[in-house]
Amino acid sequence: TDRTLLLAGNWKMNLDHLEAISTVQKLAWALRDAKVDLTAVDVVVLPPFTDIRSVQTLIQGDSLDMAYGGQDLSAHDEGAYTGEVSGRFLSRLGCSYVIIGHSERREHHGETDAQVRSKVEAALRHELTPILCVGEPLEVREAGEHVAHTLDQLAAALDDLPSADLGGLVVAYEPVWAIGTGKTATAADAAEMCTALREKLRELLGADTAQSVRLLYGGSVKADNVAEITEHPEVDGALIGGASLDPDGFAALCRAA
Ligand code: G2H
Repeated sequence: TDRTLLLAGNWKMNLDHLEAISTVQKLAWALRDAKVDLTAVDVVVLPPFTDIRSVQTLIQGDSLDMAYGGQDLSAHDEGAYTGEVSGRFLSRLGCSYVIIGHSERREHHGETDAQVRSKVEAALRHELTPILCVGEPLEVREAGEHVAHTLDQLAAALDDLPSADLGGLVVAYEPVWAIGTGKTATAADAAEMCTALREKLRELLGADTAQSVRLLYGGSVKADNVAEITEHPEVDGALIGGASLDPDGFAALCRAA
């Protein structure tokens, strides 16, 4: 396909701003040493908010061929929302991407489909590319309803949005049962869901826009399983948690993809 492979490191709540500087610096060296072709793959880091200014200084200052973004944003643009971070602030720091609706936010912070949708709209207002996360919990998979559940999340987030704004969209399929459980989805599971997501995107956004959306798989992706997962033509990359924290390991993963 003509979609560029995307490998996005979700640091979650790991690495302070000093650790972030050394991690990005080491990652740049490791990517070079591993001869990763950064024109053929988009490498993105998604650090905690407090790290982003440091990451910006390093990436822009050294002209590193990496993009970065936030792990969440407010649905609001500014005002009396204590503790929240506006998409405008992320944009001003040079962020290109923002994760929206990660299962950990849905689970631990009660984020609803309606809030996820408002956040997608906020991201688009501030020219941030959403990395919209969808995926089913274990009991839904065991009931055989994983495809319907995941497509419903997708539709709730995107229904009636102008498809012209969504050409760069990224959707990450992250089965909740494959996160921190030791259970890994198979490449076939990822391919099945990404195929169904693409079909639903055609319905929601039209064929042309749907074709340009990048579909990622996330959940225990490592250097030794990334190639198999991204081999399928409908899987355009991965959202990587734990394995993105070690620069040499993440570079090896980027090399293997
Ligand atoms: C799933 C994933 C990245 P990990 O949450 O978002 O994390 O690779 O550690 O399973």
